[in-house]
Amino acid sequence: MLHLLENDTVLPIKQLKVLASKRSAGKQVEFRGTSVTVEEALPESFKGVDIALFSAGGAVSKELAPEAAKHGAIVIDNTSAFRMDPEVPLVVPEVNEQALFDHNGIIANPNCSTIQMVAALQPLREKFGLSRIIVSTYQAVSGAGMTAIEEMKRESQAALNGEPVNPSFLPVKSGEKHYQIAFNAIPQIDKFQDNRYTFEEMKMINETRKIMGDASIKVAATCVRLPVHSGHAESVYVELGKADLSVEEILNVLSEAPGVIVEDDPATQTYPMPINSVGKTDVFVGRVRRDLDVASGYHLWIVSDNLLKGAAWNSIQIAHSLIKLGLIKTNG
Ligand code: L14
Repeated sequence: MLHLLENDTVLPIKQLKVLASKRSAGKQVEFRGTSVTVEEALPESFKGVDIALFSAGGAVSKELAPEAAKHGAIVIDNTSAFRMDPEVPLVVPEVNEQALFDHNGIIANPNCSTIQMVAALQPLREKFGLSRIIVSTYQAVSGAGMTAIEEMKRESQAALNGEPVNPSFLPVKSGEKHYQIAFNAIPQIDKFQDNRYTFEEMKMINETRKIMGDASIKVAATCVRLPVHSGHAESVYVELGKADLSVEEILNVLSEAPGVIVEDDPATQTYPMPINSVGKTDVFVGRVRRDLDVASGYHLWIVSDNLLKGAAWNSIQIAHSLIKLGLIKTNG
C-alpha cells in the first residue's frame, strides 16, 4: 500500500500517518524521501484522518475500524471482518463502484481470489448474462503472509538437502495439523466450515454474490494452495446467458474491459502465468474455450497479483473512486 501511495498521482496526500501495534511503534518508514515514524494505533489516532487503509488482520479491524469511522475517517478495510455486513459496501470499482454511495464509514475490500474473478467475469455478465460459476484456485503463498513465505523457502531448501521439512504454519497457523507446502499442493485455505467447504471457498461464494448484487448466481469453489510466491491463478467454468458464443466474441468483450488484459493464443503458447503477473495491477485472462457439452458453458484461466489487484491496489482504487464520486469530505 505504501509503495502504491508513494507513486500515486490521484490522491492529494497532504499528510501520511503510519499506524501499527505498540510493538512496531517507533520504527521508521520512508515515504517520498522523508522518514515517517510508525505510531501505535489508538482510537484517537484517526482524528483528522480522511481515509484510513486497514490491513492488520480481522481482530484489529473489528476493534479499530468503528473507532476510526466515529472520528470521521472513511475506512477501507482489507480484512474479512466486515465484508458480509449488510451495512458495509464490498467493492471492486470495475464492478460495483456505485455501492460506495451507501457507505457508513466502513468499506470492505474483498477477498483476493474473488476480486480477480469478478473483475474478469463482470464484463461478460453485463454483455451476455451469467448464471453459474465453478472455480478452482491455484493460490500463492504470499496471501498467507511473510511467515508462510519464509516457511516455503525453508522447506524447499530442506527438501533439496534431503532434510526433514518440519512444517509449522500452513495451511492454517492455528490449525491442529501443518503440512509441507514445498513441492506440494494443499487443498485447504483458511478453516473448514460445517458444510465441508473452507472459509476461503465460502468467501468466494458469498462475496461474489454480494459484489455482483445477485444472490441467485450459482457459485462453487475449491481453493488450493501451491508453492508459488505471488500471483493467484484460477480455472473458471461459467454458464452465460447466451449459448454458442464464439471464443472471439468472448475475447473481444474481455479485451475492452477495464483492468483486464487478454493473453490467449494457443498457436504461440500465450497464456497468463503467476510469475508474469507479479508487480502488475491488471487481471490477466487466457485459455478461453467453449465447453464441449454445455452450449452456454465456457472455460477461462484468470491470473492476477494477489497482493496488488487482490489487495493493496483494489483498496487504493476504492480511494480513487471515493474522490471521483465526491465522497471525501475533508475531516479536520
Ligand atoms: O480473505 O492466502 O483476505 O491465506 C487473506 C489471507 C484470503 C486468503 C482474505 C491467504 C484472506 C489469504
